[in-house]
Amino acid sequence: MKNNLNNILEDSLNYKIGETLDELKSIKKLDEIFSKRKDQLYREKDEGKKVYGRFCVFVPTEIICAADAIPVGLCGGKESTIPSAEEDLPRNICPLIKSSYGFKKDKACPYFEASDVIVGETTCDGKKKMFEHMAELSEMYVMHLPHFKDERSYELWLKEVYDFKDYVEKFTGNKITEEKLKEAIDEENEERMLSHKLYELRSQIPTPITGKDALKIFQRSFLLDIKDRLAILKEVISELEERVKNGEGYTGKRILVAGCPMVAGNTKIVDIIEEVGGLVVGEETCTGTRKFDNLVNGYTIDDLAERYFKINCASAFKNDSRIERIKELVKEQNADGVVYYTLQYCHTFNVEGALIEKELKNLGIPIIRIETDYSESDKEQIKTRLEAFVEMI
Ligand code: BJ8
Repeated sequence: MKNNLNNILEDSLNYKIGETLDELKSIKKLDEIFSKRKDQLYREKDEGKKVYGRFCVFVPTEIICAADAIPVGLCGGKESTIPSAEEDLPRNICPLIKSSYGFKKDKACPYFEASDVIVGETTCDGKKKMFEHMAELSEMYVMHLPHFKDERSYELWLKEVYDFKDYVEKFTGNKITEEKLKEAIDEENEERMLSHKLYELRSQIPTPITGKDALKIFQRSFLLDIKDRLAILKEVISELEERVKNGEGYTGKRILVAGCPMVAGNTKIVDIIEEVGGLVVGEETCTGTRKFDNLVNGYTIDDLAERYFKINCASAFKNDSRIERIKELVKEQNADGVVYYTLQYCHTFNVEGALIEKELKNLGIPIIRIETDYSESDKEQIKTRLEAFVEMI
């Protein structure tokens, strides 16, 4: 499937993936800010701020910020720490879980080491049980995330969010005032709106940013301070608007990636897609739309709980809203096809992937399912499959 507009523009505009378009200044600035983040974080810690490491986008970071503490993302995206993790954990669980645990065990990540407490959640079995091991290495707090999307589950989740607030207040010694909570919600909502704007720009043909650069922005946003995140996003958007105005951008077969998170250190699938002539124009992942979809509509803990409860994670039973969102995103981002990305042994996303594949195929939307880990060993094989897919759509 290829939309006509894409066809026409691809012929008339210059830049394809791999051809030259100057590096975005805002991405250079992002690199600069990121290189200073570790020192900034440790300075803030020295000043007495508590650092909350978190794994999942279900953890309401507004509560952490409203207590004058600092949230940082901790998921591991590198292969290097897996062998050490496999001394304690089974081999056949997802690489994200093993890599993360290995980072903590080996003291190999400054963000893990800076964390005064690690916040986990009961999403998938592998992660949930890994947290029992991690509790031997760090202070841990685990949120109970219900797996149904009904009223009863929402009540449980609401209580979890209130309990988390109490815990954060006690651990930091700081009271979460209405004013502080409002400030934190406004900032996170602003970031969500800017991320939507970024997606709107990515939906343009030609697309003013590569998937690689977009992924970098999202991966780093889990580690940077909110004020820096907002400033960078605004700069990125203004540069991209300029490109759109001038008709500059990238062309190629437009791909929506859907599935597991691609956390810092892991760019494998986007790299391969763009190597074989695809252009990633959106990610239905936690390093994409699951991070920023839905605003918090109000300033109470209930409003927060409501927004987070809507996140479309495959850990939920009967997750129809996720399938609907993928279909919407194909249209919104003008995608030619979907690469459904599963990390090895991630049963929730893998099993749900079969349902999604059926649904999209019925609608005539091309989809390919790729299951992989963080290693290089299957790279050539994936490349061959993606090359054929990109050529076919
Ligand atoms: S909201 S996707 S960040 S749980 S660890 S489920 S890859 S087997 S990370 Fe996640 Fe929150 Fe859901 Fe997003 Fe699979 Fe691995 Fe489990 Fe994973």
